[in-house]
Amino acid sequence: MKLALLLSLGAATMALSMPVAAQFQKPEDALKYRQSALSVMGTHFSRLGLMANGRVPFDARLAQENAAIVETMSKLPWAGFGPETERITSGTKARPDIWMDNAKFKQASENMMAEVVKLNAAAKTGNLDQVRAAFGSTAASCKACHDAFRN
Ligand code: ASC
Repeated sequence: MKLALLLSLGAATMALSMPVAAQFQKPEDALKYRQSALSVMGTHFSRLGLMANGRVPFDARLAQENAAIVETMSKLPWAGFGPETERITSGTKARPDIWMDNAKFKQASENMMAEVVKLNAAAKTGNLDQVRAAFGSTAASCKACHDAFRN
């Protein structure tokens, strides 16, 4: 009984200390995860964009809600780009450069996350001009990564 408890505690500790990437059961699950995270992030970023670009009236509370979701989502996709996913060639626009120049890809992801932190701060001010400026810089960081790493 004691041994069984020790073994299960050991297994639980190992599972908790495993990197997130190792928690996907198969590479296709990681692909689905990163595409889902990017899709949700894009949905909420686009809603902010409609306000930033004056296509829908600016609503400070809605802008804050969307920016907060964007910030949370911005942290998630990267775990789904593990090396085990490099071999997936269908159903993805990911370029091999992601894994061949992974430092550059990581830098691009960090640039985007840093812009998103600023976007969230701008949304909290409730000032449309600040949201507009931060939205533009964030969109540029999305585009930079897409240009370099997405087909
Ligand atoms: C979006 C969205 C992106 C970025 C990108 C910015 O709204 O879904 O991927 O903005 O188009 O250039």
